[in-house]
Amino acid sequence: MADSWVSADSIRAGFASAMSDMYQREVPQYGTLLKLVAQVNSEVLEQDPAQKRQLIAAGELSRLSVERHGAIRVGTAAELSTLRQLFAIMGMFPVGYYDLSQAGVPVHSTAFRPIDDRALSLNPFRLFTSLLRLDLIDDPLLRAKASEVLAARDIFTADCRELIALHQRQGGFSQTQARAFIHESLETFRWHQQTTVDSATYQALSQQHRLIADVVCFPGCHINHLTPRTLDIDRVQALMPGAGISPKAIIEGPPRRRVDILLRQTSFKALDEAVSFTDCEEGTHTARFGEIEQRGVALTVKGRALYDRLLREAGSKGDNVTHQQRLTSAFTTFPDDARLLRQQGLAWFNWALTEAGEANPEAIAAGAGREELIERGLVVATPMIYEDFLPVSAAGIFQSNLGDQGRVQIQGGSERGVFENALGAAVADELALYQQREQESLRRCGLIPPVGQD
Ligand code: OOG
Ligand code: NI
Repeated sequence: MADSWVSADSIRAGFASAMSDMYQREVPQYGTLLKLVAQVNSEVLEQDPAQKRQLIAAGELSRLSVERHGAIRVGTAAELSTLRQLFAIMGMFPVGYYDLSQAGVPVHSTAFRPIDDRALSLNPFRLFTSLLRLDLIDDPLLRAKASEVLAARDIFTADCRELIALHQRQGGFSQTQARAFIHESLETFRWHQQTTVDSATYQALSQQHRLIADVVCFPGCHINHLTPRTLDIDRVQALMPGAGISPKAIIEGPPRRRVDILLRQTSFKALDEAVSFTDCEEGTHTARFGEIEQRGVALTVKGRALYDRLLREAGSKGDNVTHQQRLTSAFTTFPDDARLLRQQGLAWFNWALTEAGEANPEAIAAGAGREELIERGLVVATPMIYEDFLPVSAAGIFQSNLGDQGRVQIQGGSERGVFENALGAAVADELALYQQREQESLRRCGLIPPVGQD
C-alpha cells in the first residue's frame, strides 16, 4: 500500500497551485503581477543565454515558474500546532525562528518549507507563518476579548481535521484522499468578507495594532500574499506602476550584484477591501497584497554576519534609487565573485562532478585543491539558493502595509521557547541545513570522506 501513496511533494505542488488559483481569483492584481513577472523572466532569459544555461544546469529553471512563497498569521498555539501537522503532510517543516517584535510587529514566526535537495527542486513552496503575541496587547480587557474571540473559532474544517488524523494513522494518502485534503485545507486560507466581531471590537483591536484585528476578527487565517520569483526585481519594480500596481517604496534586502546573495523583495500595497461586522454591513479591511522576490546564494554564519553589518551601516533613507545607491556603496566590501565567496567561506555551494570528473576518479582521489579541480573542469560548484527569509526585510514588508502604525514600541524580547512550545516542535536551524547539504554534495563527489570516516 505504501508504494501507492501520493508523495508529499506532489501534494505540496497541488496545494501551491490551488492556492495560487484561489488567490488570483480573490485578488486580481496578483494575477497582473504574475503576468508581469513571467514577462520579465522570459525577457531576461532571452537577453542572457549564459544565465539561462546556468539556471538549467543548476536545476533552477524548472522551479522558477512555480509559486515561491506565501504568508499567513494565526492567533493561538493550537492553530499553529495543527498547521504544523497539516504542512507535514505536504513535506513542509518549520525552519528558522523570526522575532518580529524587535521591529515593532507583535508576532513571531517560522517558515514551513521543504528541506531536502530533491523536494526543494521539485517545488520549493514555503509559507511564512506568524503567531500573534497576545501578551503584547497591553490593555487586559482587550487581551481577554481577543483570546475569547480566538477560542471560539475553528479555522479548520471538520473534514480537514479528519483527513490529518487519517494520514497520521495510515501514513499516507490515496489519490482521492490527497485531492480531498488539498480541497479541505484550502478552506483555512480562504478570504472571508464577513468578520466574526462587531464593529466596536474590530476598531478597538485595530487601534491597538492593525495586525491584531487582522488575525483575530476573521473565521480563517486568510493567505495575505503570494510571492513569485523574478530574475530582475529592479525591472519588475520599475514596470509595476505602468501595469496599474503601486509598489512599496524600497526593495528590501541586499543590493543588485553579479552574484546574487540571499533575498531581495518588494511588494504592492495592501488593498482596501469591503468587510462586514456582526452589527453593521459596511467596513473596510486592509491586509492582502502581492510580493515578488529575487533569490541568490545562501550565506554561511560568517557571510551572514557581514551582510547584517553592511545592511546596518547602509541604513534606510530616501527613495528606492537613493536606498539602492547607499546599499551598493556599503556592499563594495562584500566579495561579488563566486570564487572569492567560496575561498572566504562566505556562501554555501552545491558541488558536483562534471562528466570529465566522473571519468577521472584518480584525479579526485589524488586530493587536489577544490578550486584547482574546478579550474581543470572536473568539478563544478553551484551557488546554493537561499530558501529562507530575512527578519529586517520581513519587518519592512509588514510595515509597508501598516501605514503610520508600522513601528509601535514593543517591550519583550525573543521568545523562541514559547513559540516552539506553541508549535509543538523545535524549529530547524536553517544554517545547519545549508551546511549539511553542502557536506552531502562534497561527499557525493568524493571530496570529503564518507560519513563515519571523517
Ligand atoms: C509576512 C511578512 C513577511 C516576507 O516575505 O518576508 C514576508 C506577513 O505579512 O504576514 O512575507
Ligand atoms: Ni513574503
